[in-house]
Amino acid sequence: MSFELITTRTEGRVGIVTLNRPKQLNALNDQLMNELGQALKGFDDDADIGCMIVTGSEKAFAAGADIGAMAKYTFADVYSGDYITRNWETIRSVRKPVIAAVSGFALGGGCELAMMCDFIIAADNAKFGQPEIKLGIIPGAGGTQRLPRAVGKAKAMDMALTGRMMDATEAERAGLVSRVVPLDKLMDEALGAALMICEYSLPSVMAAKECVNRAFEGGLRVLHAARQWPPADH
Ligand code: DAK
Repeated sequence: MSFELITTRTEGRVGIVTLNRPKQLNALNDQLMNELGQALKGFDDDADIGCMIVTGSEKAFAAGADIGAMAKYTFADVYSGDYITRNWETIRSVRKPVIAAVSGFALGGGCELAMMCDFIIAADNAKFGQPEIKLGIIPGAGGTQRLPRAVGKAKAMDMALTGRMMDATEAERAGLVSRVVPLDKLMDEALGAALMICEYSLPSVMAAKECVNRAFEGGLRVLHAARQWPPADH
């Protein structure tokens, strides 16, 4: 498969996708997100792959959804075309683990993309933010859901309402990222974690991922109800 806005490679059983739209700081347009989804699905379906890494450049993991491409959309275009949900949700359908290795800016949709991955390893120059409010819009792909669950209401509100950025140290303290490492060690660290995951039983790894994500994304009441069968109201 050939791609224009991403590159792919493998290291052992790890599939690595690098966002590659450097002049636009990896701004996420339809083509890039389609390619990313295809690459991740390809690795997910490949029996020789056990874990994936998504990364960007030193300056930017991704500076957000492509502002220029969005500018002309009306509400009707966005709703009827299933804008963003259409291709971004592919990432959440991948069953093997996906690690985000983040350096530089992870803003708006870029921060949301990182949060769609299973965990984030950050370089010490990483900056996270949901600056959509400065454009007169709101975070549309998890910034008002996954971010508060990751960092709590206070910091999520602060970021969504002021548009301020969080540096790597604060992001680790707040629980948004699992590890912070020097920039030149970022890929070694992410690869080390991914290779370790590849050593374990794949069905167990997939089940662990699914359980943590269900707990993180679902309501606790639903989880509790799932243990009762038949449901109380039947
Ligand atoms: N889109 C398009 N181009 C971008 C971009 C973006 N998000 N971010 C940067 N670029 C481009 C710049 O326009 C510039 O292009 P040229 O002028 O050279 O042609 C180039 O990248 C380099 O940027 P700068 O010259 O600005 O570089 P600096 O180092 O000075 O500043 C910066 C870096 C990251 C602080 C700055 O570029 C910046 O503030 N960028 C915008 C960040 C931002 O606002 N991100 C949020 C975008 S809105 C939805 C779901 C999700 C979303 C919306 C709807 N629905 C389901 C409905 C998501 C929305 C967003 O993500």
